[in-house]
Amino acid sequence: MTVESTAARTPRRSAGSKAGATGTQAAGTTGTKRTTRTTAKKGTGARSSADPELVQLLTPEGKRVKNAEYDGYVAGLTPEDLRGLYRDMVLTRRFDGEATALQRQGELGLWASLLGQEAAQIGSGRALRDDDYVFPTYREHGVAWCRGVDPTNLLGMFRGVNNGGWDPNGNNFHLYTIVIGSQTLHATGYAMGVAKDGADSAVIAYFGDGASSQGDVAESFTFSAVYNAPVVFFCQNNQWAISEPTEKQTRVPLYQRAQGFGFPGVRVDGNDVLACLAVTKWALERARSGEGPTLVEAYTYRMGAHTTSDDPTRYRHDDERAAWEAKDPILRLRRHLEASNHADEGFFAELEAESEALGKRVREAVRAMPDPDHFAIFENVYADGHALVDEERAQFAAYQASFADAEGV
Ligand SMILES: Cc1ncc(C[n+]2csc(CCOP(=O)(O)OP(=O)(O)O)c2C)c(N)n1
Ligand SMILES: [Mg+2]
Repeated sequence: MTVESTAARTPRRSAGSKAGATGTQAAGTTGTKRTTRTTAKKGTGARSSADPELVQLLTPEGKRVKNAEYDGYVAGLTPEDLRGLYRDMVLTRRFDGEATALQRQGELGLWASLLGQEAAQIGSGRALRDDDYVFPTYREHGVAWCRGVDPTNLLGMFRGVNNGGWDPNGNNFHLYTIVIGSQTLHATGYAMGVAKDGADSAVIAYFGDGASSQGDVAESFTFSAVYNAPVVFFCQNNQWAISEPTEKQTRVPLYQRAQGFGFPGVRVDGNDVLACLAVTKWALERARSGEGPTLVEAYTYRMGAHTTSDDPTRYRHDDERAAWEAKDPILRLRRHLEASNHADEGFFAELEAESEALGKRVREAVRAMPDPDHFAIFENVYADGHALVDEERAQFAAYQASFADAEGV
């Protein structure tokens, strides 16, 4: 992985100094003091494992609940900001639904849907600054949206016409990573580089509940803790790793893992966009002020299949999905917007039209993607070429030629 450290923009504050407040972040919260308090409270498992603490600012009914620890991080949000978060989630879901449909129509080889995880991704994604760096898995379409990656660029790899689709340094958003958990190591190394640069940028690594069992993730926890790396580990616990439930990954709530490595862990309602925004801002603030890593466990649910190749009816019951549907992230913010008179019918109608336009744009862009040159796959394997690759290229050429013969008959 060759990612240039572009993070150095402003000098890193020394550990324990007043944590920086940007935008809605921070009112009245200080770095070290606050962290010690929250580490003790959140990290020691003061509550039993059966009753883990869940940070929630918005109930499924859309009611805003007070939270002394995190209210300050969303206190500055205007009605326009709230509508913006809603728009982000709606457009992300629309794009995701379109991609699933395109796979069903044979336009994509595969798609990994984020359905149900919009709040976790938009909340955390909107907490980031431009100079922060993101290391995603393969499902972070909402985070990509927040980073300004054009949604159509996410589809090339799933159509099989390119190996990535965007310049990671263009938006500080690394390419999708399929090898489970490996990007947490990339993020940790990058964050160690950021610290060496003396920048006050932060790094965020996304991964899943299943990935938490990978050795790579444990190693990145160890290294980031020991080197006090400015990284946020954002685990979307969507309850499933393909057909394996989270109970098969851990005996303790995942956020409590952090304690053993020596940094704080927090469980947040992953279907609550405000809570995800607030908790991620808090964790980023710790990173920026030299206080090291944080584990955020966003407790959410994968509403769809693992990918379009998966059939979840083989391993989970419909009633489980129904229970999570009642906690839908988009519906709860809509209820809140309506109850607070922060959005009118005109807003929702305009957004509906915008969603349809996005769907159309994505459809047209995918169908217009040119097929790559068939022999491009043999390029860039070795800098100076290789006899084995030459042999494979020749075999493939013969195979291709056999079709030409058949057509000529
Ligand atoms: C190292 C590695 N092992 C196995 C796989 C196959 N695999 C792909 S996705 C997946 C499950 C991942 O689950 P989780 O981390 O919970 O993420 P989610 O798909 O639920 O978002 C597995 C085992 C892989 N891609 N990489
Ligand atoms: Mg999972």
